[in-house]
Amino acid sequence: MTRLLATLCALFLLNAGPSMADVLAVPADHPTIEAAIEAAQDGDEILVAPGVWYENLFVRKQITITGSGQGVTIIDGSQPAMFSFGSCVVISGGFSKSNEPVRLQSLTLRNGFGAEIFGVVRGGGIYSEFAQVELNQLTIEDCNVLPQNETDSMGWGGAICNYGGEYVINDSTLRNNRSFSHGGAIFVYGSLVLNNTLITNNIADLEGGAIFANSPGTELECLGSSICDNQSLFGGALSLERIGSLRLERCRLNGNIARDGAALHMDETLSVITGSSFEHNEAETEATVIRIFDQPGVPGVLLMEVSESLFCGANQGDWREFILEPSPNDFFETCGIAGDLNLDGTVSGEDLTTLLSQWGASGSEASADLNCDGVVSGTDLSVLLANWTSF
Ligand SMILES: [Ca+2]
Ligand SMILES: [Ca+2]
Repeated sequence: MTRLLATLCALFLLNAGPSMADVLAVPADHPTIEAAIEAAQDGDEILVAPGVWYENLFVRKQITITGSGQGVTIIDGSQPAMFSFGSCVVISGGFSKSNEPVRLQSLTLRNGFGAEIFGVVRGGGIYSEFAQVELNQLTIEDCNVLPQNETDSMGWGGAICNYGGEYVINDSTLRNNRSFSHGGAIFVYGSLVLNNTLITNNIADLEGGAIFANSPGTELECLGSSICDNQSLFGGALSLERIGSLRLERCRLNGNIARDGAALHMDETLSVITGSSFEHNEAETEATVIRIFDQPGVPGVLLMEVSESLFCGANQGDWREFILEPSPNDFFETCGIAGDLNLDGTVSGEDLTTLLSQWGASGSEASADLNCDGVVSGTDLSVLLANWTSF
């Protein structure tokens, strides 16, 4: 009898253990993603079939939502049941005791327009509060954060608003998103790591064409990623205020446009920039590619460590006097011809060889991604051939 009880207890404990993660299929098991989320428990995974899902999801559990591929499974946030709930996905942390992040992967989110809370419209694609979030092979595109009421004063994050949480974004693309004030792609009040991710063609009407961040606890890391062709008034790529630290490692900040701080607009933030390039960024005034401004009340001590990096285009301005250069960097007032990959002043056979050797490559391995669309392909070859130097 005792043995039987012990066995029953053991079985019960096994069943109640955390290893009981379920897989819920949409639409096979549940007709909508929302219905699957209702049925899910912490640790479960929801698998979503190909197609366009017109849903606005509210996640308060530690779950994983996996689609059938970027551009194959699409969550379109344009038709919310409640107008002010116009993000494709809202994630609220604090409901789960799990230390694992909420994961969204192999999906596209599009056409969201943000959640309106206290006069701030937040996160066209994803708005999250106090949550750990991991995005893998996710595309967020064509989200547009606009005022929803005449009293709305700010827009935070065309694609993503991370309020008080931690994000890791891997192998993803954020493109063609817009915010009417801050963070064309991402607003960060928390921390953010980008890995092998492309942020392109986003617009913030005021600050941070790609990313705006402003919390003292923010640690912002860009690893092997490209931030290209974004636009704002201040900080065409990044606008950073009073954050903890910035690290750019093997990152490309190319073709971004702003009135001031074409690539970077920031105060005295501890920064490390290594193996990165700043090319073809355009400041619309005489101002600089990198604008470092005085933060009132902060001692004028800047620690920006720059190594193995390339800077060209626009006025390099006065920011170089603030940096430490522990190993050689290249600074050019003008950028070379697009396609001159080895920087020898001509576009020729060696450059072509380099491009062909990178065919199909993405991320930091793709210096020949001339149009910065995230992959080395025929379009880049056309750019190179159009600029071929005749002798
Ligand atoms: Ca060359
Ligand atoms: Ca390309």
